[in-house]
Amino acid sequence: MTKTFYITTPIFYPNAKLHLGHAYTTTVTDVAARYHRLIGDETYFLTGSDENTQKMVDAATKAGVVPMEFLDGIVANFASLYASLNISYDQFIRTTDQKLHWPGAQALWARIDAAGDLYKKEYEGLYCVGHEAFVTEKDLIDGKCPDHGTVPQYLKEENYFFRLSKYAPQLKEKIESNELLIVPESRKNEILAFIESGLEDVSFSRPRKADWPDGLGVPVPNDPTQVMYVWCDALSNYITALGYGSTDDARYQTFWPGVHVIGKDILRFHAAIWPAMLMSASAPLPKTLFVHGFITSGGKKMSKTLGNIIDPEELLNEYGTDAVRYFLARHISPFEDGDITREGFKEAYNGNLANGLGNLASRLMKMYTSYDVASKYAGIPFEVGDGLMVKEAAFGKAIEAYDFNRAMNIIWEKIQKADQQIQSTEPFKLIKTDEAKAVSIVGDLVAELFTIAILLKPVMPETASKIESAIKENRMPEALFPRKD
Ligand code: ME8
Repeated sequence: MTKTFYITTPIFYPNAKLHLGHAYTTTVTDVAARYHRLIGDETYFLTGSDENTQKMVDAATKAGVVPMEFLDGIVANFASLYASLNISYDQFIRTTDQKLHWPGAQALWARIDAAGDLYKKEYEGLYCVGHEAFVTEKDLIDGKCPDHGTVPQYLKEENYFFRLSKYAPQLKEKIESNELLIVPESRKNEILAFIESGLEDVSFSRPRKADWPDGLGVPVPNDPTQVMYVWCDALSNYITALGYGSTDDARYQTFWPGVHVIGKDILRFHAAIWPAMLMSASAPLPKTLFVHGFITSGGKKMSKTLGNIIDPEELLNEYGTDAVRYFLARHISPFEDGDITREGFKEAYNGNLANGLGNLASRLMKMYTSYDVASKYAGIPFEVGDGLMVKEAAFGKAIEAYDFNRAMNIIWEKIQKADQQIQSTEPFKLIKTDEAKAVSIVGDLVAELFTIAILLKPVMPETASKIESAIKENRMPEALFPRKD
């Protein structure tokens, strides 16, 4: 039977353009999705936008555009970045989608309500719009949110609350036993310590705001004065997109549960609130949360004031899609914070792509085509997909463990080894004295280049197919990575 594989990114806030951090999450999710397709798994890749937010209304007002139009503009911008990054998503969910998302979110709410896990309570406290979350005094420095530099709003309102506290023991057990697998281990320990420190019930709705247009905010079933709190609404996207709660829930039946890729900032929402919601609704828990670190620039958080923001579009325009995908997969740690600088990017590009992979492919294909190796050597195993991944088990294992750096290092060790073999065996000299030997060396090396191309497919799909077709068609590949000075 075919295995299924369902993977998601967070649905990002459409209050501003996406930055390199979002590009990172989406790219590594794409790498995992492409890998699973390649090994024959029936794969479904979901991404989207988290639209029912005060943040977005504020940004639209500032831009002087009505919220619904503002949203369409930003979502078009998401799509254009995803196209430039060659992201192979199957679906883009928008939480203002009243046909697909709202009925599913309301069905989930109704299940949680039926389980007796929602109750009304007066809430008095602070709300940080930047976080779209309730905060306490102890989260603040000098009365301001340290992440957003803003004074939180004081709120006194009646909300529905979700009995998160009730689920602490079960959550602990599911996470400890890896039934809900959290990768890496350090994040698993972090969330276990958080659960241990005591879970409080969370607000799950807000009074409908007068400045919110129709179509924004999922109405709470049977209470039109309230809309769902954005995180309650947003988390449900992972199943509403699959048709949960609708008459056609075939995709939900096929693909749920799946893997969520998230950054470390939203671990608590995904490892505590979301699984508790699912338990309350008697639905299966996600299989895995892969939690990556944050990208910094020159060791510092990217910020407008520091002027160290690196725009993914800028890198894509200068270096091309596969170079950016390469850098994110190989040079940013999947498990801890990772750093990027323009100089570091250029160095990696010139050293590993222009001189490394690009140079190897052109040197080898030059010899392959000019010595007419194709007609004299029959050893190239044109194997793709499953068979190859079985042979290259270490690579597959690394991707399946979300260790993209290790997977890429495996490929670059092969590149280095092939370079050394050209150096030590000198087929370009041998061709004059021992043609058969030279042909067999070049043939073996091109077979290895073919393997390299296949392994590159999940990460650098265009480059992989350029090399693959050059070998199959017995011609030089187009120039891959011109050196940058
Ligand atoms: O939190 N480095 O949306 P968001 C790496 N709408 N990744 C980063 C990053 C950085 N510096 N900055 C952001 C939300 N990210 C909610 C999600 S899901 C049901 C709702 C990535 O636009 C990382 O994946 O603030 C992080 O978790 C996410 O963007 C936050 O995106």
